[in-house]
Amino acid sequence: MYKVIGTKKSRAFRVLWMLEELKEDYDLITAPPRSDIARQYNQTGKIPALVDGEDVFTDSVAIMTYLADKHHALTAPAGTPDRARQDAETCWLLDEFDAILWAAAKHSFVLPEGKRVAQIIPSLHTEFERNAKTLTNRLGANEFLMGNKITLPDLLAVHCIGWAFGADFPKIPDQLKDYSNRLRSRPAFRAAADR
Ligand SMILES: N[C@@H](CCC(=O)N[C@@H](CS)C(=O)NCC(=O)O)C(=O)O
Repeated sequence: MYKVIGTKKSRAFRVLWMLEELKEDYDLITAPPRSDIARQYNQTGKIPALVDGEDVFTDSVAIMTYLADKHHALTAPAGTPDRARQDAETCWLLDEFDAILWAAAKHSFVLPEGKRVAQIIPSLHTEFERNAKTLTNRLGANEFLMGNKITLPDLLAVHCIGWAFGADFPKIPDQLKDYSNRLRSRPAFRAAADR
């Protein structure tokens, strides 16, 4: 059985949701960032980590990719044009959503107080607003980011939209809110949230 190291209120949620979508059994070892337990699995103390037998993997997107490839679900097959397009979407979300949210978190509560630059936050909000509009246009009338099937970038996007909401990022377009709410009502999302 898989073991996930992390907390539900962190990027570890992406991994829990993926495992629920795949209908795979797992144990959640609740470990906050930089805790002693987290450091047992990742020297940096960052979460999440995934234990699969003898192997330990880190980074939420690397873990989701591993699981999707291994179980042949929620991804286009590796080495196909569809996969290249899907990976580009994933990388774009990391650059333009995750990185902005992480920068805002660092300058709000992660960095030591003396190293935080509060003045950067409005600029991050503006960037996020622009990127949210781009994502809305890309989604268009599709049900999912890559078309008519849920794939890894949907899990990443919806996690980031929820994160933005929780961090009071303003001006999330209604269409993105609807998309996010639709995916959050999936049984797999609810099961991960209820762990
Ligand atoms: N790119 C990594 C980022 C991991 C990460 O920074 N996780 C946060 C919690 S969501 C953390 O452990 N932060 C503690 C730290 O940066 O020291 C991933 O997606 O897993």
